[in-house]
Amino acid sequence: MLTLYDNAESANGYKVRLLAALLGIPLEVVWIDIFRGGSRTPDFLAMSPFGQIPVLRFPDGRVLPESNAILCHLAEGTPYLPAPGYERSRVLAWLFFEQYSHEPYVATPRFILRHTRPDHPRRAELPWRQARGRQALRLLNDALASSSFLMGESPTVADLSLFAYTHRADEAGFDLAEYPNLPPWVERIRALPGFVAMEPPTELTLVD
Ligand SMILES: N[C@@H](CCC(=O)N[C@@H](CS)C(=O)NCC(=O)O)C(=O)O
Repeated sequence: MLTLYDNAESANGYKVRLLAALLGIPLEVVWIDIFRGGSRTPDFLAMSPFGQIPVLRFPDGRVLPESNAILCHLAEGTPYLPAPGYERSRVLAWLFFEQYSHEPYVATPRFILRHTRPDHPRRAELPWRQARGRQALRLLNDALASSSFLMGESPTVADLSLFAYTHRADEAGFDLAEYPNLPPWVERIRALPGFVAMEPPTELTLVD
């Protein structure tokens, strides 16, 4: 069986669990305490020098880090990833957008708000990060003006990747009601057969 190294607070990990559930792929999940250095131990780094979750481990011991790479791997040959060519490249463009222009400005404010004390120096990052987050959400909102999903009328890994932190954007200080195309898109993803919700964390850890 495939093993996923993950943490319940991470929507990067959740996007992998979501795709696996939608495709009916069984996963053994190993929860890593990333807030206490669990992804930086010598053992973890020997497995994945990237030092972060999610990491997928195959039965033969090979590993694959990076949430969007894992999505592409699991989705190969399914409707969630178009065949090589222009359509696939457009999906990849959304995945790169997610990592470079969305995740640092939606996921990171969520991390700061949930895992630092109100007087933590990182709170100073919130205004500029959230300003860029609003830009990313506006772009996503505009892209969904004329189709049910990002690539048309069927969901792909582009939707799942961007759904992950967007559907929890309220925890990052955003109001999804300001982006009228986003709540119906979130609901369409929630309605997909096999959908699983993101698990609540067992505890919220504050970082120093
Ligand atoms: N680009 C990576 C980002 C992964 C990431 O940021 N992982 C965080 C949790 S969401 C993590 O493991 N943090 C612990 C650390 O950096 O020590 C991906 O998409 O998989």
